[in-house]
Amino acid sequence: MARTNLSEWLLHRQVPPKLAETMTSVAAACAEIAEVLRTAPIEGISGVAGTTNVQGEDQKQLDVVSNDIFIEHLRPNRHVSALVSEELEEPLLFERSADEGGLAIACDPLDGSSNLDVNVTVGSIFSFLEVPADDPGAHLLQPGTEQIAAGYAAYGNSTSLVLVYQGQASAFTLDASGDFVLTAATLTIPSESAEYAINAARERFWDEATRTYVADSVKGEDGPLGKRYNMRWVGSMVADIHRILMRGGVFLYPLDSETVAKGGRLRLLYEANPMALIVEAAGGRASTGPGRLLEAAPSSIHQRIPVILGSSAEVERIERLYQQL
Ligand code: AHM
Ligand code: MG
Repeated sequence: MARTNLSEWLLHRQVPPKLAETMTSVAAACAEIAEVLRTAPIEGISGVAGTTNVQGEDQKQLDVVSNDIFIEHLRPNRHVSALVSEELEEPLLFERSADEGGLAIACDPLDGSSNLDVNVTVGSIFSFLEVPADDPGAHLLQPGTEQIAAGYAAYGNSTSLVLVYQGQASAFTLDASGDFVLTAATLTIPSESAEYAINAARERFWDEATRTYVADSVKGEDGPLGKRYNMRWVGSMVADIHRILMRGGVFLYPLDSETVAKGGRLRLLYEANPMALIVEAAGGRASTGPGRLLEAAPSSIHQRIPVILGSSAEVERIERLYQQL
């Protein structure tokens, strides 16, 4: 069968040149990160950097390296006006002339970095927004429904790139020559599933809806959900969502009594929103519990949000539990 690479796909999907070139820049950044990750322990860059990011979390050297790689690929791209990153306290605004700019990227350059030292899949997550070229900084706080595209790279056994554009999510695999080859033209999440992903060690902090859903699922065939569930938790959101896109399931990082003061655990602009856009495009559902995730209005670039996403029937079950609270 003839192979389709990323540039052919961008043409075939009629992605406008500005966005297509920017998706290409992001894909190139991901390919470079994949390359760096492959030999990081040999280079001695797998450990902590000795610095903390704006969220007060210890940065790994590879968090910093990956952030630099995103900047190196996006700064020279004249269409990009702004970059929001998990690793940067403030948005990076690029000087552009009057006929340039117009796009902003929000990214988590290396998600799941606590899994780096154990050689488990990590990823990059990114969202594409349209911003006015003359004042990009004032227009970064857009709800997820406004994203013009989004995606992630999963650095696992192979490097996967998932892109969503105009309601269709596609997956690519990085080949030996550095090209992304289309390996799934349309991703679809089965509406029913019997697999959930949650950090169960946080049970004592959970709200009633989460507690009930997990307790019911553990009861198996004889419980109210009438089927036997499995639990899978990689601890890298990218890997957990990639599994759900491939075979269904539900991912939960709900608001709990410990994260409530911060608004949740995961970040809205560059973790939750891109994943929610992909999941909805694949026929799944993305929720905060009480409402649709993509409609949440951000109030700051590093805002956090509760996240429940995956197979639509499962997410709906959880939403019904929230309605009963
Ligand atoms: P990070 O962006 O600092 O890597 O944090 C995000 C990660 C997600 O990948 C994962 O789903 C979650 O945090 C795991 O959190 P924890 O295991 O601490 O509950
Ligand atoms: Mg992250």
